[in-house]
Amino acid sequence: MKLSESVLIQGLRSIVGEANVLLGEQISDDFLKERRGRFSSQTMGVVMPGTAEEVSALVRFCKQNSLPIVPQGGNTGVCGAAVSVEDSVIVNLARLNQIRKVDATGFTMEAEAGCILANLQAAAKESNLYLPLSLGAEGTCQIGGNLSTNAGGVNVLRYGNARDLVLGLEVVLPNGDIWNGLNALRKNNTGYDLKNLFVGAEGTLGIITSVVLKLFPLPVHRSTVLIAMESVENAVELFSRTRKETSDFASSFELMSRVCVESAFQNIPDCKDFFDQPYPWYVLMELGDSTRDGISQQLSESFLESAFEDGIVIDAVLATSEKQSQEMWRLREAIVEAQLYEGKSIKNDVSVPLDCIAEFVEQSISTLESLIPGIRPFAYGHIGDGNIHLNLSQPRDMDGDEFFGRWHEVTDIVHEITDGLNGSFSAEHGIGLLKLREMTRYKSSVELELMRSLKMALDPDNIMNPGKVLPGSSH
Ligand code: FAD
Ligand code: S2G
Ligand code: ZN
Repeated sequence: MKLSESVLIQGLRSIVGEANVLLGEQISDDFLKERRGRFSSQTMGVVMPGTAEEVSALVRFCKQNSLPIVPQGGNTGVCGAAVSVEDSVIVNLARLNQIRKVDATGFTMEAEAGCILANLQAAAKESNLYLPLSLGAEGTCQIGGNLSTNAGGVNVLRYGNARDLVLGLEVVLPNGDIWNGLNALRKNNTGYDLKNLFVGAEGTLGIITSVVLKLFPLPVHRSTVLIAMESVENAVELFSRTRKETSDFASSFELMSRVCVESAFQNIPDCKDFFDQPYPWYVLMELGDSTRDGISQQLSESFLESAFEDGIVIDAVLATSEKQSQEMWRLREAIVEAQLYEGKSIKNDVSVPLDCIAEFVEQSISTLESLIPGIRPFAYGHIGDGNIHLNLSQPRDMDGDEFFGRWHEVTDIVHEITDGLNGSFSAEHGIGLLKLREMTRYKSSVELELMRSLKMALDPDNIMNPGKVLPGSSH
């Protein structure tokens, strides 16, 4: 028998306390707004548990009353995975924000899932260690969300994505059981690698309540270089030299097209052009090391020298101060913000084999320009990972909503080209609600069946983030 809403709310309040159940007007946009305006949330309420035990009690209560749950972190996801599309309960983990331990000997950190990523980076740095997961939303996103989306960001090149940084998890399962998998050992070969079920599951298999992360030596010496070149081919050629000539000291290799930086100069006040003339393509490269005397700057210089000699780069600026390095990074991160000033934007987050990047960019842009004349391609992103954000801003003279209405037409073209190059339609942002069509189109029936059987085994009542990731999984 379904309890009435008021009885359900009373039940939720009895678990987390009245102040930690937000209803109606109490629920700010922080919990409901989906960043790209493609989905809207309607939820019975936002519940903010303070401990894993409260999360467990919440899940048991929701399961008993077949009340769907949407786990939520910082709500910075861009695929609609943390929105509540039916009468469900948003469980936001913000109150689970304790940093439990930084182990400078074992190079690990244990923290609760609601910790903001930037706070964890700072805590590692205080112990002279480095948490390399870094992305534009790091001031808001939570580590639980980062693992649940298997976030990438700007340092994947050297340190891997979220999946590569996690040693252990504590998870509340859809039946309310708490799985304590807070392993801090580098080697622990005891059965299935359960943590990897939940990394990238986007809240559909359980709620992450704590994590154990790998830490690294803090790169006390950094070399940040902004490089100009004629073509994407040159950028890929430059990258292939980077790994060999800087022996993997390069942590970032970010591509930016002229359209991107031009928009940043025009729309974002503190962005500056480091060159005295425009160039078609740029790469922001960063090396880092923790050696005594530092080798990054010298490595950059010798690397650039040979790249100039071989005509791969046409200009370059090496940051000579921390301030200049930050100004270069500001330019890169400003591209996301700048697009907001350019009208409606149709977004892509694809990856292709590195030797296909140039073909992907050229083929996609030429196809889309003939389909929608005046379309403005923002091509940028983590080229070292084969991950390009080919975002398309509307033609200046086109109605924004009309353009936005062609989202699937445009992304289908990009995904078809990506698939033809053996790429992936989602490199780092995940699936959520946004890419269910692509899951049906590009994942094999074997893969989809395997995912469905895992979902059925763990969440037979389908209360965990229903409708996300798996096509046809609405509650
Ligand atoms: P939310 O958006 O709250 O949730 C995302 C998913 O995780 C949902 O499915 C939710 O149910 C689930 N979830 C959240 N917390 C938990 C938990 N504790 N247990 C289980 N499931 C949970 N992403 C990248 O990969 N690389 C980038 O470079 C990048 N740059 C960005 C830049 C900007 C400016 C913005 C706005 C976003 C960017 N993103 C990027 C996307 C986004 O920040 C990441 O996907 C991030 O990992 C989401 O974390 P979150 O805490 O905001 O999660
Ligand atoms: C990036 C940000 C998300 C977006 O800047 O690397 O992942 O808005 C993207 O495209
Ligand atoms: Zn990205």
